[in-house]
Amino acid sequence: MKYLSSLLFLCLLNIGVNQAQELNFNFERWQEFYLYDEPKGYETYNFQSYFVTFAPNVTKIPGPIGSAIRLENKRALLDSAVVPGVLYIGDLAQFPAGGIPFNEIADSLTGYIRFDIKPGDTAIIVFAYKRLGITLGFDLIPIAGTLANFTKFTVPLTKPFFAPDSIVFLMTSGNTNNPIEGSFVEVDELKFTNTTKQVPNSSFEDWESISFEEPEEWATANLLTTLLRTKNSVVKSTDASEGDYSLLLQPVYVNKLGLNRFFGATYFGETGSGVPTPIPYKSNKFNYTFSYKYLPEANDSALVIFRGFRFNTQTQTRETLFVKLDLLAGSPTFKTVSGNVGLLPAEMDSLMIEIYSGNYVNGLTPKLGSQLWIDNIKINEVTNTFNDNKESGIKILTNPVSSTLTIQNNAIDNPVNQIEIYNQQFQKIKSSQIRESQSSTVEINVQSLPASNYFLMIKQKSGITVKTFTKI
Ligand SMILES: [Ca+2]
Repeated sequence: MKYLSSLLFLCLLNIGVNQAQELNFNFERWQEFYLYDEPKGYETYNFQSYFVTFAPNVTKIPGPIGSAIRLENKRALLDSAVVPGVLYIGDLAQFPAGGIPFNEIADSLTGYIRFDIKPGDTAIIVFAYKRLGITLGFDLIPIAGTLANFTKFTVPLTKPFFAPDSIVFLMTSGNTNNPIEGSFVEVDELKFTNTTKQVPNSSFEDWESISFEEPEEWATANLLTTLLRTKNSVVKSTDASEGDYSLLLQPVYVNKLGLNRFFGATYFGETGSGVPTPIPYKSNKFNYTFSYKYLPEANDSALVIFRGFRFNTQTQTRETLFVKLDLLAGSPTFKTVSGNVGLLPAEMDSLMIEIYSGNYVNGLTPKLGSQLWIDNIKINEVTNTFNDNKESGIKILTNPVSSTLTIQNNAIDNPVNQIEIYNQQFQKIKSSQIRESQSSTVEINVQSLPASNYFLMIKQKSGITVKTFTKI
């Protein structure tokens, strides 16, 4: 998930106290993320390829007739793993389990093929007939070497003794355990001869786009659940207490490909990445309201948690100043909750917001089926703010940034003395002393930082300003 955050982000640009009410706290703004196209009727390794290369390795290409399919072994961007292109019908984890109904016996398999399989690698096409779960016939067609142009092929298939009731199919662009980067195979019009039926979408004309939607400025698990082709836990609802939309949390349980997890939470954070992010927020007290509607399953209860933090410059650690937890009982109509935390012993500088569709506390298990609508979160006008963004005159000119972070200081009488960069865990990454002569435009090289969101602590002659930036 770490890799994904650098690709699919909507950075939190200069979110300051004075802009708090402009945040997407009413869930009116949603963003659609398109991932890739998938061939209908099949499953692929695109999700795995996407995790490590940001791109699918099973793709639609122009074929000899309409569109064709390409499977390619791709190397991960940040490690040495190579992901084979895999296309299948059935249950890959327990191959040849699963499959689709099919009761005819073909003489042979025909189609068009083009490939370049690297030395030491072998692509395969596998068909297996089954009856009552037992494999009746199994054909494994190995592919090696190079065929530069689409060429028609015919391969005789093994004829089972009994009529099958189902069929499974697998095709790869290389060895499944040690694929070699760059091997690819392209096929079109995969047809059985002498049967009345074909495998659905065997011409590879039907593709569906895989995409998901997320509320801007909120971190959800929708990317993961979409990649795994399951229901999303966070969806846009037109059942709103304010405006056109609210946030609907409906928990999902994913038990697929080794993942065994419950997803039923959302956090203020980095859109598209699932990474929670604190909101820079300065105050020594805290008031809030929000609206909710909740249809719990059994005795479930939802949760909204606000956490206030402070970065202690003396000890260089992040301290939790408060945890405010609202346990929400069922309510068939929208209801407003308000609460406050006041007066804190020290000023908070950041806030986290977490919303849970079910009860996670005290070892309780949240229930599938609970539905929670949240809308119109409001946070108090801040009192006792020191040196907010407007007054400090600080502006970040390059955000998101890949190499040089440029910070402009418009307050001539309040020069910048020092700039410190902290990561999401509030660990100090970098510290730069700034000479007064250079303090109107400060440039910091951030090229070596890993892609992520960071905090900038800008120390001026009078006061400290906290800003965020995104390194890409
Ligand atoms: Ca709304």
